[in-house]
Amino acid sequence: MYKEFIAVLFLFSLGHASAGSPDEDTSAVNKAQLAEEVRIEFMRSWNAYKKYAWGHDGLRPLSKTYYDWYSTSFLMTPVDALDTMILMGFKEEADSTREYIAQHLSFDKDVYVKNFEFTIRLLGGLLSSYQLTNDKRLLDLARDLGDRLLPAFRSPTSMPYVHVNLKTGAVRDSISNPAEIGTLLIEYGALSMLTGDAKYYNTAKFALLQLYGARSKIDLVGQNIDVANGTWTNTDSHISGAIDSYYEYLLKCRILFEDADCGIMWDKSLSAIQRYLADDTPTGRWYGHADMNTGKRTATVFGALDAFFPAVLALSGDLRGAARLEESCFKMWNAHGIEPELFDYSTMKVVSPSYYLNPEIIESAYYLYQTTGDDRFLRMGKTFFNSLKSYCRTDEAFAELKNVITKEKSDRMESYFMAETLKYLYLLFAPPEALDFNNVIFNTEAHPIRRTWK
Ligand code: DMJ
Repeated sequence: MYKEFIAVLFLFSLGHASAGSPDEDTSAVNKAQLAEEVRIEFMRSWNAYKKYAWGHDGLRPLSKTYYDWYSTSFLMTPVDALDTMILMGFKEEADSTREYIAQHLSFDKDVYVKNFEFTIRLLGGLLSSYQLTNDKRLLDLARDLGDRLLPAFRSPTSMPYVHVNLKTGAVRDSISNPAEIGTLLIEYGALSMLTGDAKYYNTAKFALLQLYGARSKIDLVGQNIDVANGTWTNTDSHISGAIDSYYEYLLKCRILFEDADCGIMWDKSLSAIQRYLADDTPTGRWYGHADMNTGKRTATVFGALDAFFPAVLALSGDLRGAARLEESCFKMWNAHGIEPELFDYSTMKVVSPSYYLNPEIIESAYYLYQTTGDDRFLRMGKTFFNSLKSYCRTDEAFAELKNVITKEKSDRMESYFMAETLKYLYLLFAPPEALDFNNVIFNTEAHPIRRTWK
């Protein structure tokens, strides 16, 4: 209802003034055909994973082998990809993958893992697939993982250490960042709601409050903080990687859990972001870097990860701001036919040339299409899909790019490509029945969580 209401406001305030850029694919968008093409690309990539990397964390698409994050596999790709498979209607494949996960995934391993990555990919993936299938074994796995990750929060500040040993509960690495500390509450919160045990919610929420409490006088956070003593070790403030999804979760937890504290923290943070980080330039509206204490601009750099922000703005009701920023992101994409990791928006030059098959710009097009109904975002999506096929597609899957200018590929396909990039592309083109946008909150890894506990 909330999301529908803001769509009306958008159409009223913006009209359909968004002209196509020369790089845009302006040919008619056949949604059904594109949704089917995305499904086919998903299954092609999944089959490559099964053929060359089965049972491992991820596929190396060029050498046709696999990689694991640690000394043992945690089935990163199957767990991340499972809900996409379900949403795309690959029932048999989803059933057998779920069976494999239930029988083979074990967290009882003497391994230090990243709390953040295990939370967003594995905990989030298990919880959303549990909600979609009612397979209690997935919830049991999620609870077991949650219990093994909780020791990470035993720091002097209650903000989590970066790594935790799943068997012993030992922790290491105290220099963390807002994204890794503040992007946990959807998953831990949902785990509490689904198990009836409040400890997960309370632990992640307290860490979030501690992080927010460490903000500067002008309500900005920096890039790195020492969880052992709460000292900022890097005061660079931005909405890019290492901070990004902290902001995303403040808004989403307000909506998902009706958490008023998160609402207050989001409102305050958004004002500071708009005041100190937003940058209106001749090349468009961007969000740059500033010092967290003085608010002084330090860099005019934006990148692929920053492109999550139009989605968050759209969800907050600021459709005009969201659409403006997505137009800027689209310029970044079109500068070389596919987006770089980092880009200087004052010179329109690439700062860091890789493309890691990231989803954020597609995620934002999906939110904007859902909230505004404007075909402009469908056409953008078609452009993104065309670029992926032109530059990242391999004979059997997709590969990251070392360099968006030369289009040289690199030998990795991250699990989020199947969890997020292809899911958001599919949902952008799919009929509304594929997923009720108004009744889910996606975690930052695109795992949809529903308030089934209400
Ligand atoms: C994903 O793991 C998540 O979206 C995270 O929040 C940021 N990075 C990747 C995708 O780019």
